Amino acid sequence: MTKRDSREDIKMKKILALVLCMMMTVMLLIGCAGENRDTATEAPVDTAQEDAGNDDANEMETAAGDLVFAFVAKDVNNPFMQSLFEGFENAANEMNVEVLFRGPTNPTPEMQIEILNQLIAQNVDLIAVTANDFDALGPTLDRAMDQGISVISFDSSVNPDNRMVHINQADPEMIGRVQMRAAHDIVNGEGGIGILSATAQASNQNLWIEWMVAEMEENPEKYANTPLIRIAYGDDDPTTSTNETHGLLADEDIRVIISPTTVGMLAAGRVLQTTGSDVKLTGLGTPADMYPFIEDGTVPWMYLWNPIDLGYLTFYAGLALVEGTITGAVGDIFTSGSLGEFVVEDSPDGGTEVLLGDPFRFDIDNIEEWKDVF
Ligand code: RAM
Repeated sequence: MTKRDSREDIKMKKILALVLCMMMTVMLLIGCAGENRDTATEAPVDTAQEDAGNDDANEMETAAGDLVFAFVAKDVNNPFMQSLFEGFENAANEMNVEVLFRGPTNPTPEMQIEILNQLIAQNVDLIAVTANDFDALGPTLDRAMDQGISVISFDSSVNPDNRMVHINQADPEMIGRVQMRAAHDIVNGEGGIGILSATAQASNQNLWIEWMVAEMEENPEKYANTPLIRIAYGDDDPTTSTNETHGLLADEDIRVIISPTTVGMLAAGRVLQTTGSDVKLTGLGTPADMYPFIEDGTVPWMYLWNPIDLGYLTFYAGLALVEGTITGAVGDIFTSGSLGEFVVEDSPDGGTEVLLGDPFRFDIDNIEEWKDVF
């Protein structure tokens, strides 16, 4: 082999190497693209943040593992809210969905709006909110829906215009009427009634109180000697509820207190017990909080539903909306895990809702079996 030959050889080898290299690069690129397509089929998007804003990805079947659902409480310190979230999270674990527990430390709409804005910036897939005000969250929730985020209310509703569906614990009319009937029967039809509510803007409590008043007004003879003396607002805050209970007790005509809030009921029970008052109490309380008061007769009976089930149902309704199985229209049907099938119905507020079931009565005969559950 001559020097010239070898130089030409080298030149040829270099050209060959270059061609080979180019071919390998092309093959590698084709291979990578194929790999990307496969990955994309298995998991359409990398993060939930990208998911909600990406129309192509939304058209594909959603992989539950990519979803992020936000639960917005009235107030994170309220144990009832924590039980609701427990059910929400249980369901999320079944479906491999990431959940966020958010909420203010005081039940105000202003703080909820701030939290909602953060969740919109985060581009979560679902916002499920129990509202501190029926209307105040509206514009923010509308913005969330415009961005493609599914929005539902549960427990305490928002205006039907600002939600896709509401998840209701039980028929508000029944919740209101049973408490008023209980108060009447507890004092044997003789004695004034005081109500200790949550915040003055809470849509669930306000609706229940409307039905309590309707029950009274529609049956004037029955309630002739059990007038409604005063409605106080304890703001779902233990201290304010305690002070407001003292305020109600200052009126000697009040012989029974209805507290349609778990926070208010516990505070009122404590005040009645510590002051040795013979005023009775009923309302909506958790068995875990209220069993000592049921046992000592301060609360002859009370009502509630299973908050863990309500949170669980809220999750599955949200998932059905996010996956497009339902739109929140009347007649939509979805399965809520172990709770079975639910149907979306007309709501008395003009929107649509899903009902968990009937309120449940707790008394001395069954409190023992429920006090460790919620
Ligand atoms: C309180 C809250 C909640 C209500 C229950 C009964 O914890 O106000 O919204 O549903 O009571």
